[in-house]
Amino acid sequence: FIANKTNLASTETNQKSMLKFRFCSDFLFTASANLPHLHRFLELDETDGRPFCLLLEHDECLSGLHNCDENALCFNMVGGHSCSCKPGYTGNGTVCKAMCDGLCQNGGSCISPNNCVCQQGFTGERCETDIDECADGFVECDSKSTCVNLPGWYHCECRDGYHDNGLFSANGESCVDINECKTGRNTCANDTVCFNLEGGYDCRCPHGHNCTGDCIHDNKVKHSGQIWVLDSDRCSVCSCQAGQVMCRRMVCDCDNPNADLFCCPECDPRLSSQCLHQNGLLTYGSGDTWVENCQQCQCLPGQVDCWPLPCPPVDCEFTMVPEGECCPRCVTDPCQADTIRNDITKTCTDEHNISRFSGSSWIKHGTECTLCQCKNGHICCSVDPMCL
Ligand SMILES: [Ca+2]
Ligand SMILES: [Ca+2]
Repeated sequence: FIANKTNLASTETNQKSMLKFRFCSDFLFTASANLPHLHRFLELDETDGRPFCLLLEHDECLSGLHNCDENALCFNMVGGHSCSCKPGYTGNGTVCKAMCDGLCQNGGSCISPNNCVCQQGFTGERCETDIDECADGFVECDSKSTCVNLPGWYHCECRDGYHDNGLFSANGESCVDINECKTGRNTCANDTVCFNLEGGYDCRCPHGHNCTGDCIHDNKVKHSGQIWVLDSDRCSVCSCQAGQVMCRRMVCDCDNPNADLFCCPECDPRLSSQCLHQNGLLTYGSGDTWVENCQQCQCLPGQVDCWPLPCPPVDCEFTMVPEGECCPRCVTDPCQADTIRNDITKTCTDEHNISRFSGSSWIKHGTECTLCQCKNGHICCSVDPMCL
């Protein structure tokens, strides 16, 4: 059969590979009968009028009728086709995913070879770097607050002596002075009188008295000048100065051989203090921190400790956590919100004129699969795809 194909011509059109045979015998039709992907035609040649057989082979790669991923190469083969991922992509050809060396960190996604798109708050080729929003000029916090850079975000935290009035403004404007004398948050010993100040307080000695300058801390007397470690946090040290207690985080001096490795894991020289990232590819040194699945993780000697990422406070009725982010944001459309601050005074009236409390849900009248919910006076309905 093959040896007799003297007049064979093989051409390609836009859609098909063609095999053209001069000898249009029953033999050829029989021989090709077990190749169902070939379409057989009997045609007359335009130039000499002689009959020929036309065998058409479907080229799925040209016609677009293939199942290769958009990032795969398609190879036409007799009887079908094959797909293989382009360089820089990995997969079975039907599904190809971009590869990023070292992976995209901190929740970033690999969108094309060695190209990470980072989550908000991170930057760098592999999203390995937290953006320091507190660095010059990026954000400005009110004078009563101080900018705290955190992995993936930042916030304006009220300074010592101030607390938030409940409005939680982003720039710290809502920080107000604490009246330590009224709230009992002062440490003035009994021989002094508490005097409230903006951002602090004073323990004043009444005229004619001889005051010790001692402090009352955790219901215990601490003498003026005394230094101690907090019972509740061995990594904080406090001192009493003229009636006032000051506490701060222990300063880690890794040159000091007696450094407390619990409070200063970065001072631990042991190799065993290295941690392996969840993906098994990255190692971290003791004290290193990173963000994974909306959790902040730290490498402590011998183990990884993770805790939920602290989120900036949001003060609004309707919030949602956007896809790919970890913290809720305010939204104006109640139906978009995944969390609402329910206000029981804002009821909804359903299609039967029945009052519904905020937060309640019901199946819409006349439907089986439409679920409605009252969100602070707004009715949000959607079809439950699981129900259909
Ligand atoms: Ca940050
Ligand atoms: Ca004060």
